[in-house]
Amino acid sequence: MGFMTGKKVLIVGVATERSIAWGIAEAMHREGAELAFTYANDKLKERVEPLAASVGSSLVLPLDVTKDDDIDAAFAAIQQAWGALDVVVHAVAFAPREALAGGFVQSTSREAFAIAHDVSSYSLTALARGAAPLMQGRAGAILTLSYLGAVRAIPSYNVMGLAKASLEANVRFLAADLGPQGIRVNGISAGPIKTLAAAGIGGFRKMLARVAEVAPLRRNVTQADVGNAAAFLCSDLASGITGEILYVDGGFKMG
Ligand code: 0WE
Repeated sequence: MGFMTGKKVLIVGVATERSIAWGIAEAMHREGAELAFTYANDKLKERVEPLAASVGSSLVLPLDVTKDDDIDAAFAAIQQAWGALDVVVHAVAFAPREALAGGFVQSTSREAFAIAHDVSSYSLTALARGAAPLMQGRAGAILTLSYLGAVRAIPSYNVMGLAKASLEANVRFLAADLGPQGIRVNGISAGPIKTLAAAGIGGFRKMLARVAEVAPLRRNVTQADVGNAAAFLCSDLASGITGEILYVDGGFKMG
């Protein structure tokens, strides 16, 4: 029997079969979890619905994380369908494209700062607020995805680095606030992975190659690497872990 058997999981952030969120979905499905998905717009709905169907999920909900009404409606639909929730996976980030190129000072407008922090960090707080009532009396777990740019000034990552730093602090404050309700909150800081979000980012391929050259494991991490660690962190196997950022980066940060 899988180590997530009986767990009801909401996964926010699947865009394609290359999404890190999809790697997490596959690992959790393999371990016996029951899954629900969200999509941010009609174009993504077409992509997410067949993926959801392939893991036996028909609970596929519209959710723009910047809309409080969408968040309320999504958790109301989960309450209706499941009556409870064990796990939320938050794998959402966005900054305007022009903010992810060039120098930090030049590229960081007030508007780009606000959008990056709203979509990439505040959304975790908002989802936690919606999920917590459905997690009462269960061993709830919330997981988000971060990146090394939260703690190091990675070239061109720019305002996303600030948003990820905020997201990591968000993990700690949520863990402190929701811990008394038995809800754990953690993050995975993943090494760079080629996904739709990474497509078109200047120099991304070079960066992947560089990381694979120097990381202790001498390779890039995969969606499956992150998925397996995510399944562990959201399962009862990790019952004593909260407020943590786990690096799934082949040792790059260390080495
Ligand atoms: O968090 C990220 C990227 C998230 C992301 C991607 C995009 C592309 C399309 C956020 N916003 C946007 N906006 C868009 O318009 N990563 C960890 C991947 C990533 O992105 C980088 C990286 C790495 C690694 C950007 C610059 C440098 C390194």
